[in-house]
Amino acid sequence: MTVYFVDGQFVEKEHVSISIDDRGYYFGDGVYEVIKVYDGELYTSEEHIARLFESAAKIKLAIPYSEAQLIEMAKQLVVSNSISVGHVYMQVTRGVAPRVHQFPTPAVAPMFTAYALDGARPTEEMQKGVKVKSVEDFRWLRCDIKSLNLLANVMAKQEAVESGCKEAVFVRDGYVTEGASTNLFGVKDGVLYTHPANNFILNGITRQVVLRLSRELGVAVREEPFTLEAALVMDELFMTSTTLEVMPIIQLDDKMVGSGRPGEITLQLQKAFASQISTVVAGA
Ligand code: PSZ
Repeated sequence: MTVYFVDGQFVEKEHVSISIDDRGYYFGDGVYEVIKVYDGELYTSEEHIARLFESAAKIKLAIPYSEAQLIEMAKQLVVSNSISVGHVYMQVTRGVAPRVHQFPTPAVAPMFTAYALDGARPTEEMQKGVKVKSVEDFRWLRCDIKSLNLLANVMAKQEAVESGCKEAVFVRDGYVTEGASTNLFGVKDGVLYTHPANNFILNGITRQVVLRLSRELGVAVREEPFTLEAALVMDELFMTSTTLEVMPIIQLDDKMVGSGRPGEITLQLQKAFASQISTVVAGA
């Protein structure tokens, strides 16, 4: 039995019904979050929930729950669905109303839905590394909002997958911004580079954890944009996300990265991230 959270209630998936007039369906008018579950425990849930509220505020949407209520709801989904390793997905839309672009008047209640799903860590890919493909960053200019509007990300990811790649790397005006659903990092001469957190990228929670771990490990960090040309001659490349953790990149377009195997600093960060998870999960 799969239990979803829909508009304030826990409901069996079979009994979930959502209106065709939901603005998420018509416009992608909403925001979302994905929180990882390790050993039945939510990981960095406060950071994810805080970002959900920030994204909602940026689109002038008021979430009808408190942060504590949402964490409680997510925990309940994990328990009800017996999730050990997986994630909780949650989204909130501007609600149900006849289709006009402007916000509904009178205002309607936002529609909040969530579920929990099993999903193993991608350990094999984390060991071997993956290929990525560069694509033009044709998204809008508010990539800092975790919007339900993911058409450009969907198109980019599909293009990458059709080329046998795991991820698409967005390039805007010659500069690498991020992946279709990941943040991008490069290592050159021992220095870690990643795009600064501004309107051109989503400031990933995993990105922020990795930046903290890098500083703790004494790795020099530069949050500055780098070009695709620079990326092609980096010693190491990797990407981060809630589900991919620290994922080594061994090929960018037709170019092998470094020796074609996961890099030294990448592996160090991957290890630091893993021990961090076990510490969090152990409740230390
Ligand atoms: O299941 C998956 O493949 C997931 S779960 C979260 C993501 C992918 N990606 C979030 C994301 C994103 O959508 C964009 C455009 N940039 C960066 C990220 C990484 O953010 P965090 O680390 O917070 O997941």
